[in-house]
Amino acid sequence: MVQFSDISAALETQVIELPSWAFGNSGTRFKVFGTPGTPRTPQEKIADAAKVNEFTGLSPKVALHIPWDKVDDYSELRDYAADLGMQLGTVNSNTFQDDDYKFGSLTHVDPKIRQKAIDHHFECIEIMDATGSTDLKIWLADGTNYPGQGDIRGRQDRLADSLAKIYARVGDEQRLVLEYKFFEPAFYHTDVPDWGTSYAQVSALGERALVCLDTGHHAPGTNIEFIVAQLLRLGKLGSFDFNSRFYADDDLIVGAADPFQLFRIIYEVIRGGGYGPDSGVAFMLDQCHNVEDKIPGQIRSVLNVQEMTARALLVDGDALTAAQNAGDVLGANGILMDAFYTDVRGDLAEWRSGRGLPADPMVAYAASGNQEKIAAERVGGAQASWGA
Ligand code: PSV
Ligand code: MN
Ligand code: MN
Repeated sequence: MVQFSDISAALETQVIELPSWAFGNSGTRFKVFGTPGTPRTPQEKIADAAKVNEFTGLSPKVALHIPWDKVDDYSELRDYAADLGMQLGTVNSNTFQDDDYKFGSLTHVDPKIRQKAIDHHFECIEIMDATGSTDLKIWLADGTNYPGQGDIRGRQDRLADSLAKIYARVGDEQRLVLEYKFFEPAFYHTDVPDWGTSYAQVSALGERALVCLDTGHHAPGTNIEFIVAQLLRLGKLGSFDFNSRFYADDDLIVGAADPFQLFRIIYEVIRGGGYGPDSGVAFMLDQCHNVEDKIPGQIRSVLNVQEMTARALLVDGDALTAAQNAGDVLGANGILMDAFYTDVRGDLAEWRSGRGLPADPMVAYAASGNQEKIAAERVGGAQASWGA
């Protein structure tokens, strides 16, 4: 039996990167509701991310999305973040909100539009140089809606060519991570629909090109932990965009819809050597808080990841291997389930208290008065991402 005391040191090293856009107003194509206290600037988003870290100790990094977080001086933004105990993390490019990209960006048939999209990534790399960010994350909305609309093969070739140009600019200490998504906004085909395509494209680039796995980007019923195991085995899992979903790419709070799936994913991460600061696997959130307050939404999210990490660390690996090797089907399953069903909330509360953190960060944040303070101070907060 693994005890909580055996895993508490491993919990110390956990870092969960927050998306700046989680703090902005967001919604569906039907309506974007405004939430009082929503940040109006990139600086205010970073300040909110710092609050999440203050109450949980889990999130010292915040990811940027360009141009949503465009500022004049990125070194200044880096210093601003550092003063709040925060680092600027992954830089996300954006080639999905410009009319020029209606028929594609890095895959477009027109070389001028492809170059425009490549140049945007060069700009993102310059921003990374100034912010000290190590990861450039590329997610493309490229795809088609109707069979015959585009030459699927030609688009793949142009994508490879564009990515090679971008990768050539990625610094020695930097990485390119390519995110996949099986549908939306394109509905017939997307140019990077699955981990296999992402893997094929990044493998052609080189060692510092890796796959980003967004948990919401798979068909219902997909065994995501298998993909995690395979990518780790191949040395190509770069990062996660964590969120949860009931139906499509819902971007809901990670662990809300299916905590067991999150547990299974994190178990495979640990099993495959992807857990910890030197593993090369970044844990990020990619979420929107459409109807709930954003800071507590992010606090809940990082706590959910921490809780499932603790449970996954509790899996008795030796006993599991012995049961697996003995063909003890139900015994092996029982060992995994024992860890999953372990209630670690009391131990985690104590663990936090021992580190000067609030035992219950949700309650502590609600009592802190910060939500009321920002609601009074900030009027007309920005929209985060997808328009109404
Ligand atoms: C696309 O659905 C995605 O998951 C990508 O990571 C984008 O950058 C992000 O969502 C924007 O919310
Ligand atoms: Mn994502
Ligand atoms: Mn998504």
